[in-house]
Amino acid sequence: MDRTFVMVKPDGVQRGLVGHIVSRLEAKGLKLVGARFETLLEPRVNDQYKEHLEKPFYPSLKKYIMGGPVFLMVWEGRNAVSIVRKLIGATNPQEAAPGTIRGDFGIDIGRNVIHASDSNESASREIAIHFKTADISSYTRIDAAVIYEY
Ligand code: D4T
Repeated sequence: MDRTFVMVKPDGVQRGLVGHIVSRLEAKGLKLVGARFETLLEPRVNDQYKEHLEKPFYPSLKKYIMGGPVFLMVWEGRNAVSIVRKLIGATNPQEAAPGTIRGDFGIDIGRNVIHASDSNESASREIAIHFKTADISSYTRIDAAVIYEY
């Protein structure tokens, strides 16, 4: 099983999309193993987006991410990273396919509702930025036997 880091961004929280997003991932069959509601401060935002620190859009990205509470989550499942990236859709909501979270709920790239790790390496790094090991739960979903083929 793989783990991925998912964050409902401040626009998603303000627009009341947290419950809907959690429901979509639950309904897919993924397992929620960690969650926290929090307003992020600069050091962790810089850590999260370290590959973008020098990009021209970074100052506005940082201001937006720090501008209100976010909902931080860890989800687990077979191929969880690629499954969640498909469910959230392309970075630019105008290019994201209908049916994806960004395709259904966003318009501007700088207000794209949700983040999810783009590789297993990023997932491990991002989970470690935001969660202590003790804050991640280990349990079996009772429907796992009918979600997975083996
Ligand atoms: P995140 O990291 O938020 O899930 O987005 P992606 O993984 O899909 O895309 P990304 O790392 O390329 O971009 C990070 C973040 O920056 C915002 N952004 C990006 C922006 O405001 N303007 C831009 O031109 C780009 C490329 C949106 C997502």
